[in-house]
Amino acid sequence: MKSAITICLVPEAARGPFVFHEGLSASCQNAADAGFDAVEIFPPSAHEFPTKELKTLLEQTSLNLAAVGTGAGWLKRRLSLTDTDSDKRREAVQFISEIIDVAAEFGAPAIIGSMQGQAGDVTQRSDSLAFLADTLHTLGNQAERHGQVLLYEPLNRYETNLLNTQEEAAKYLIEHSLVDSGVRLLCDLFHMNIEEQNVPETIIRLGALHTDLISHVHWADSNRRAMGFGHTDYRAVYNALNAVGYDRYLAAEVFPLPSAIEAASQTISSIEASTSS
Ligand code: LER
Ligand code: MN
Repeated sequence: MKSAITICLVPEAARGPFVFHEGLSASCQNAADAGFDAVEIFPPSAHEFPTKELKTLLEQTSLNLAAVGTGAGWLKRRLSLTDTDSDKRREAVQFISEIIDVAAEFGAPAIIGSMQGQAGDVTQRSDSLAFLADTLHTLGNQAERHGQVLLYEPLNRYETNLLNTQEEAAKYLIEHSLVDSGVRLLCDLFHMNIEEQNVPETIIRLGALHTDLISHVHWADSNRRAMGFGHTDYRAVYNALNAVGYDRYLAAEVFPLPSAIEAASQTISSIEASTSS
């Protein structure tokens, strides 16, 4: 498995669960110095994505781009794939589709997290899930045309009322033929800590449902601090990922506590401790 760490380029998300917030250049340097393989970027939009600068920095630091977040569409413009207004849904699809294109230039996938939105009330949930399936099809097919996957991230109950557990989401993706359209799961261990009965067992069951379903992991502890700073049995989680053949990124999407540098080095230590156990 490979290591990645988050860089936030959105001032409105300064207090969000991202490790580096001090500009692209310093953040890439810090990531490389800490020993990461890659960075995951949270940009304001595709138009403000620093493609040229990032290409140079990645070359200089030998880092890769692991994934690109789309959550700024929700944070800054309240766009969501399940808005009941079809014009707003189209805008949301457009926003994400542009991010899929810029991420693909780096061989990286886009993430659908908060852009999935939520149903206004329980009576709207089935409509919302139908809107979600429809828009994920469009966006997944687009990612596939670039030879990429599209990462769908189940979120905990305080962030969405759509799909909170990984198995619920996996079954939904399979039933709606979304896996055939390039949509895959992002397992965020912070959300899973809230929603799953047993995280390693869930990972094993996901592996049995479909090979290659898990395509990205947010490597976060129970309190959304760097892995090892909470109470997750992270070696058991790592072993489960290993057992299902997961070989992609463990990306630290965590708070920069007690400092960004300490969160970065703790993340690397937790991955090394998992590998050697
Ligand atoms: C996004 O990756 C995520 O985990 C959400 O909680 C939005 O912050
Ligand atoms: Mn996440």
